[in-house]
Amino acid sequence: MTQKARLYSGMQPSADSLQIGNYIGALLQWRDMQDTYDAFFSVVDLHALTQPNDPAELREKTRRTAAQYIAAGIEPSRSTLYVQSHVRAHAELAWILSTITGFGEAGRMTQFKDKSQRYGADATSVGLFTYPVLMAADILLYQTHVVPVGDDQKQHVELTRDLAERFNARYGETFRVPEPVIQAETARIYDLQNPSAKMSKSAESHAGVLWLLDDVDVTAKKIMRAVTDNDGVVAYDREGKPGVSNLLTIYAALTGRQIPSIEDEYAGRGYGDFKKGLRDVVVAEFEPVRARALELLDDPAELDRVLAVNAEKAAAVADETLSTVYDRVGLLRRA
Ligand code: ATP
Ligand code: LTN
Repeated sequence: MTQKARLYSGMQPSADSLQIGNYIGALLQWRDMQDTYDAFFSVVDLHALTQPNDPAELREKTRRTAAQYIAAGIEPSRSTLYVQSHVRAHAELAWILSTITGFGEAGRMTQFKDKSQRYGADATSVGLFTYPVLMAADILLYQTHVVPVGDDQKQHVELTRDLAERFNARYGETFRVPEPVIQAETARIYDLQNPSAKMSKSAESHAGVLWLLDDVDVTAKKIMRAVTDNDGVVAYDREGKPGVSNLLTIYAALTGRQIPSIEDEYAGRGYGDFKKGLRDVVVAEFEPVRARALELLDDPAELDRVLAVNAEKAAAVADETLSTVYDRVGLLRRA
């Protein structure tokens, strides 16, 4: 039997519901990849602490995020689906890696630069600064081959590779150097009200965000109200017609159809018809996922049990790597 290559990815529990970009850009690909890879998917709650959170709400968002992974088709009996903070090795390896990360190197991470500029130095935590180091720990603990992420995370995977190589050079071969798998542009979804901005869980306005767990009526209304343009032609042109192009991307991603075939179907029919078609596609896709997620959330004890079993599987792998690391750097073993 040949060993499957290992895959690692994760999402922050930063909202009660995931949005359609998380679904198309991450979950659908993860679901497809779980056959080919030995996949680990985490809900990265330690990372979420870099944003202000109400403690009870963070716990709830963590469960809800896990439930949506499962509802979207990540099978916890096949993939290792767990909560990051359940495996203590993440925080421990992050500390060790932080000792070989340059201050300037971490300061060059664009996500950190953007966020710290936006919020100001006093509102920027050291945790936000070391966020990519914790992400490197997530990936390296599992001797990961591939890391599927959006292109905003590419720089963090590059840092992960640098840290792995640096550690290996300094202390001997310890970590596998992972490869990023960058999400295709065809899987990138924009805000329905502001199609030049990526749709995001933490968007200020929710008017252009399609939530997986919203009532279908709300989702339908948001699609019917999506920003388009005045020429009435259903055609893909990312620069000239960002709104319509975004809707076409969603349509194609959920149906598996090619964009030209959708353009043909709606030729000469105007945006109203096209939006109704898309509404039906999205609602049909979301309905079972939402129902399954809510059903899972109805029995939190069972969900917690599944997460605990998976955390144990993850910890077995992570602890082995961490213990090698402790030896390599010269920490004295407890007798
Ligand atoms: P936040 O606003 O909290 O940063 P987000 O919704 O932007 O959240 P992330 O948690 O950063 O999403 O990303 C989780 C996964 O979802 C990543 O793999 C990311 O590439 C993917 N993703 C997020 N938003 C989109 C989008 N608009 N289109 C495609 N993929 C997306
Ligand atoms: N930073 C990522 C989430 C994340 C992740 C990871 C992704 C944390 N640890 C490890 C892949 C591998 C994000 O914001 N999307």
